[in-house]
Amino acid sequence: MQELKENNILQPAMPKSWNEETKAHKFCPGCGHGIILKCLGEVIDELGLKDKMVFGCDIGCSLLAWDFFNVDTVQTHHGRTTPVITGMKRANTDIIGVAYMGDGGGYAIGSQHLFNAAVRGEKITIILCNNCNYGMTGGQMAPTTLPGMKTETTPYGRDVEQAGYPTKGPEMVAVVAPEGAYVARGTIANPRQMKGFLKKALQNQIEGKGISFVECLSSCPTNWRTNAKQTWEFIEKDMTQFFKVGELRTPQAKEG
Ligand SMILES: Cc1ncc(C[n+]2csc(CCOP(=O)(O)OP(=O)(O)O)c2C)c(N)n1
Ligand code: SF4
Repeated sequence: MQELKENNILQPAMPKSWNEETKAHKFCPGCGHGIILKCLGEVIDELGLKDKMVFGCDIGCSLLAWDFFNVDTVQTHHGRTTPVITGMKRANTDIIGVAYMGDGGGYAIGSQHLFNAAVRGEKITIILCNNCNYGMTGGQMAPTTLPGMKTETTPYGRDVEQAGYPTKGPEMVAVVAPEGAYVARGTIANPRQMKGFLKKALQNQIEGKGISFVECLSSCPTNWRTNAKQTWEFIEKDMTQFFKVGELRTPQAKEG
């Protein structure tokens, strides 16, 4: 969607929940974090959540979103966004709590929190950016690094005999979460669909049904060392082949 600004230059419409003063944002050119957060901003507008939401961001490039929105925001220690938002939601059930993190934050240092929040069915929304590496620290192997993928710490490609297989987070959450869960995997290559998943995840929390978890396949061209064409090919072919995009749990599907 576009709008005409006073200087007659066409500008993309910005979500009202965005903090305009902090734009253009701080992510590298071609980074997927901005696409995920723009979709989230539009959903916040459409569901009227600006004054109810507490947005938590992790350590990692997700922390660059600490001043991204005009909503109450908390920036946590690495991997601790899920328990911080869980505590806030338990203390004040009127808020809509969103925990935003990278794959390192969610599947490595914070994996115990993700697993246990899912098992307990915490009524919060967790959004995880899967870019197959530790972005902020220079591109080391993450739990989501694909077999054979080269990173700073796997210069010859991830060897599954040595480093094991990548984590499939939504599949794990979908298995352990109790009734009322909403679980999906979207991709920045299909923002319309991804935005739909984010909206359903937040609606699930508004309706108080259970945990909602959305993993978003994302890009990190800086550490992947890819040009635009290679970046999209990696997301659309390699990542999507290994990490299947779609809904894994809806409250209706499990209970019905
Ligand atoms: C307790 C702790 N351990 C390690 C670090 C160093 N560290 C900072 S960011 C980061 C990795 C972030 O990767 P990820 O969570 O995948 O997010 P991304 O930057 O890719 O979005 C690490 C290991 C830290 N800040 N705190
Ligand atoms: S290092 Fe990667 S994840 Fe971090 S801002 Fe740059 S492109 Fe995005």
